[in-house]
Amino acid sequence: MSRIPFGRHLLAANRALVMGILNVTPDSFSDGGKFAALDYALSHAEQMIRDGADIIDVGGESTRPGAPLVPAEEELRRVLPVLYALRECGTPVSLDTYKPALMKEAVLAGVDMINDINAFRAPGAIEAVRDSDCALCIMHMLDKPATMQDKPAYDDVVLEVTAFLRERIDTLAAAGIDRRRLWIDPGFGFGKTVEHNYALLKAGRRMVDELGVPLLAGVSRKSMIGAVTGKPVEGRLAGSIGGALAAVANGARIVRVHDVGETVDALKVWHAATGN
Ligand code: 8Y7
Repeated sequence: MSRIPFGRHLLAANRALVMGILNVTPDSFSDGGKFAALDYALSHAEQMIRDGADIIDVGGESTRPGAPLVPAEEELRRVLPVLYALRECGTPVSLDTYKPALMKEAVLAGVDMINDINAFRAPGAIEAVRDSDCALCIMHMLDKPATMQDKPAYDDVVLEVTAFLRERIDTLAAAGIDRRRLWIDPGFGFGKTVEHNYALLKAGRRMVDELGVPLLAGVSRKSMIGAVTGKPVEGRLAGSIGGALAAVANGARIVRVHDVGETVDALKVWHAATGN
């Protein structure tokens, strides 16, 4: 069976893969402190692995519009113990960060992917990952998290996002990074209206064909799901599964989700029924 290189691991190439979201933001642990946050994060990771996650995506800073920015030292204190604890868990681990200092430490900790919502545009980001073999997710974001949802506008969202991703692929390749390490992501919700998000979801296959890089998609619980279902964030499970299946039908190889077990089941039925 053919396999996709992914850091220290090889991933199945005959089906879509599920990336489980692991938030390590101790906002709700002000009483229990950092050990409670670590404990909770690790049991959540274990649960997602039991549920069939192919990858765990660890994040120490919320990217919601208006969420507080976290200094690198604090983000490092949150995520590094988790990365080391998951190092030999057998499941590939990704780190969601745009900070080069975090990228360097994560590479030393043996992380399998750096998932950068800023597409390695920070000074020093490319250098931080160049001499490793971890996978790299290049995501499109218009502007920055604090202001990205203030009237996002494009002449042609698919053309513009594709052009952005092409420029980032070429820049990383010119810096000596093997293209086989790269993943693209249109960045659902990152400076996009509902219409922009669905135009990008429909265009997934076209972007993969044009750029020759596999696609990662994250729609789980996002406002684009709420916009069509009318449901608040805690009621978006079924809508999110619909979105994940649509992303896979449109060419995504990895779906980034909160609800791992449910998405794994949906994709099993999807693959059984479509033979894809
Ligand atoms: C995405 C992401 C978030 C996404 C990639 C949320 C960190 C917002 N969304 N990374 N991160 N793609 N690659 O709702 O869509 O999960 S944070």
